[in-house]
Amino acid sequence: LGPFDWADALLLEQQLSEDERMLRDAARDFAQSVLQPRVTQAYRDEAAAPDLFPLMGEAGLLGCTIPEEYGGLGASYVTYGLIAREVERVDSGYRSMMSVQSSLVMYPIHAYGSEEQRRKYLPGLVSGTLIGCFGLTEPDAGSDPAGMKTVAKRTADGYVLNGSKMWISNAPFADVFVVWAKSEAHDGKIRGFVLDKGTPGLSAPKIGGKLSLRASTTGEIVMKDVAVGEDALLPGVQGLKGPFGCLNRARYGIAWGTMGAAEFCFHAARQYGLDRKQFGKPLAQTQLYQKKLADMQTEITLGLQAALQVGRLMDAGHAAPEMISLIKRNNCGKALEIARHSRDMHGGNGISDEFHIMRHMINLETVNTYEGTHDVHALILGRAITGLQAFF
Ligand code: TGC
Ligand code: FAD
Repeated sequence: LGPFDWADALLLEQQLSEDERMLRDAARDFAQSVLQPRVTQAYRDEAAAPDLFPLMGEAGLLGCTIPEEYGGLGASYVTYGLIAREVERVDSGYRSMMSVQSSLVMYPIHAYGSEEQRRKYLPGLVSGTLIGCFGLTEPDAGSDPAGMKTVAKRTADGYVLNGSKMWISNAPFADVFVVWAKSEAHDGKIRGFVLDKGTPGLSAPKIGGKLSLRASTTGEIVMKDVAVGEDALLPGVQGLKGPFGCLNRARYGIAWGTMGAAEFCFHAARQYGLDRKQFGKPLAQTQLYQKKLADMQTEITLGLQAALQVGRLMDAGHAAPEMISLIKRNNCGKALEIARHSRDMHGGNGISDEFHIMRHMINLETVNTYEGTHDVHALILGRAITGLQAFF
């Protein structure tokens, strides 16, 4: 039998290719040298950070799965997941900025867009000179996006859009808006539109007062008689499977990302327990502390293995949406639990932003809610298990 590595209990490292390790290491260097030093102040100030996009682009973090002809790396979904893990090790909000740009903006333009749309938007989105956002959720349609009220009406030379979107990451500084609307010209079916910043009637006010994900900027999208040409329509998809196709990719990335946040909290709790003495011995030498560390290690190890397996299946074209629901739900829930335990194990220091744990914990509340809540993914799995839908 071989040795045991507490930080890589089932030898994930050995299961990665050399290319995957190389791109992961580059993402880790970027995250630790550029993102980590700024995150505490950014979180305190709820600061907008559009300047990060070109830096992320330069580091190869944006749209890594997009083919090289549009500026991407043509990398695997496993690589995409490894990048998300490194970015979210620093902050879920930074991973959010990146995964919206990659999975929710570039993916639909690449998968459903015309060649003209791909050439117009993808190179700028990959390099980060363009920033994108994705508008599905509305004030009255969150878990049930089929209930959206945004409509697109046919005009002589295109469409006019009316409606509003709520809780949209990156919206206040976005250049490119992928929005989903019911199109009267297509029997009321949901269609995707790509809108450019500055189009009359389009605005994106910031949502203030967030106590979670403060390093990422969130806004509304308000559309009042926004007139666009036929070239704004994503021609390649109609119905909810359009936005859900994007969400599959983003949810998958979140399953990896949350494990990065959980690893940070686990490693910090271990070190804190080794350093801090109470009752004459290190906290890490108590049974309760060790049990919590063992639980963290177990859940992270299993969560990463599951994410890797789904990534390999995605790269082979065999992943099912329910697999993604399973890992998104499990890994978010487990990461949140790990962050809460780590916060407790840090005692009073656990509430200080200098230790980063409470920031991760509060961020993970959002991550457990967006891209399908913990319970909505249980219902998706419940439907697959029983054949009975329990949404309504
Ligand atoms: P349902 O009847 O199940 O399906 C309608 C149509 O969609 C297809 N479909 C999928 N296609 C591909 N992938 C998936 N995962 C799919 N799920 C469903 C389905 O086959 C069907 O197609 P067709 O051709 O037969 O019409 O739809 P429903 O209305 O009953 O939906 C129920 C439910 C709960 C599954 C769904 O509405 C849901 O997932 N709700 C959660 C909403 C959500 O995830 N919103 C996310 C908003 S974006 C966001 O949060 C970004 S945060 C980003 C960040 O900052 O990182
Ligand atoms: P609701 O759907 O109202 O749910 C409230 C509660 O009811 C939840 O606990 C839910 O699990 C439960 N519930 C709902 N339906 C059922 C049911 N049938 N049975 C049992 N329980 C149920 N959206 C975008 O489109 N783009 C973005 O970029 C984006 N970014 C976001 C960023 C942040 C910071 C946040 C907080 C949200 C973001 N969202 C975005 C929106 C996010 O996807 C929604 O908040 C999420 O889908 C939940 O919708 P809701 O908030 O309307 O909650």
